[in-house]
Amino acid sequence: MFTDKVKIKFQAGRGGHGIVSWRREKALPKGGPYGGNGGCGGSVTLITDEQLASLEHLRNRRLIGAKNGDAGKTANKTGKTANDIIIRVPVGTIVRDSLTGAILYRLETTGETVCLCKGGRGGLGNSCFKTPTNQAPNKCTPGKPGELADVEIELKIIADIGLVGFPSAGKSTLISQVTKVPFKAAAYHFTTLQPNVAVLEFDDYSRIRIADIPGIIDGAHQNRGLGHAFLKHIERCSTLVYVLDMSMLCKDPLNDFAILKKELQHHNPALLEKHFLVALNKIDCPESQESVDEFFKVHSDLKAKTFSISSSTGEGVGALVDAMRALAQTNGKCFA
Ligand SMILES: Nc1nc2c(ncn2[C@@H]2O[C@H](COP(=O)(O)OP(=O)(O)OP(=O)(O)O)[C@@H](O)[C@H]2O)c(=O)[nH]1
Ligand SMILES: [Mg+2]
Repeated sequence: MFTDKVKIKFQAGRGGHGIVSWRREKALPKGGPYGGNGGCGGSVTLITDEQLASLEHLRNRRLIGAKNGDAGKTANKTGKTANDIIIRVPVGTIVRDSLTGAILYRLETTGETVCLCKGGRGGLGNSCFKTPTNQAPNKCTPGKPGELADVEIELKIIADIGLVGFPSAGKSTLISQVTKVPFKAAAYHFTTLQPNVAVLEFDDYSRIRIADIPGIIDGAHQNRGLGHAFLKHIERCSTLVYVLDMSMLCKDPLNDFAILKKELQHHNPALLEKHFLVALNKIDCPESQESVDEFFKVHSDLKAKTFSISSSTGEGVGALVDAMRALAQTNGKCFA
């Protein structure tokens, strides 16, 4: 299951209480106030991690709480401060207030941190209240409560490039060929049931993220096939690559392209305004040349954006990757 939204309560730890204590030693029977302050409670911090691609690790978590600070100790010792809790989230995450729905944070670069709720400060021990006129204060203060955050964490951007296509168009084979990460690809529809995200790193160490999105079929916007959920993931990619199967003699790749665009438009017209490329896949199959010629005849305006490739043999994939890189790194680059 691909988890892209979670609702969690975060509770920072309470500060430890200050204490009242007196210094009592053999030579100092009235040594004065000796009570230390309480330690601070642990805070809860979010940090973005580009290795993560979903919120799966936070699924089924309802409450995450940091520990309380320890109470102060005698001999003016401050209680131990509790450790902070650091929660890793993917880049492209937004944090909303659960009640109002208002966006609190947008985390868009790797290594970004936000403190969701701050731990309470420790209370003061009686040594803090010693004054020239009151040398023996019998007073201490309790630790402050930690902040509480009731939030919804949602993954808004999953990749720079999203592969969009009918089932069995060869999307998983393409992402595996490009990133050398072996995703499951098979000769039956809906092999991929959740988005796979892989990172493609270049010689200059720049990276782009590519998402293999489960197949879309005619009527997906009405929830047919794997439906809405996966159209939603397309919104979360900055650039799209339509992958069309050129080998299917019984089907019509031109029509497939039209259906894909129609489904995207029905779901959200803004999707068609995203930058895109077209990959005419499976050109290693002998019957595909005819479909490729036909495609170029009809879509001569898309020539510069269209690449004939074979995901299986790797033919033409280099040029497609160069175009993906150029597009992703100049338009809406999300992942540093
Ligand atoms: N001949 C040939 N076969 C290919 C090519 N690319 C993919 N295939 C085959 O097409 C079938 C489907 O490939 P997948 O990569 O699983 O397709 P998909 O688009 O990920 O499909 P879903 O996950 O079901 O949406 C597999 O049997 C692949 O081996 C190609 O370039 N040439
Ligand atoms: Mg697949």
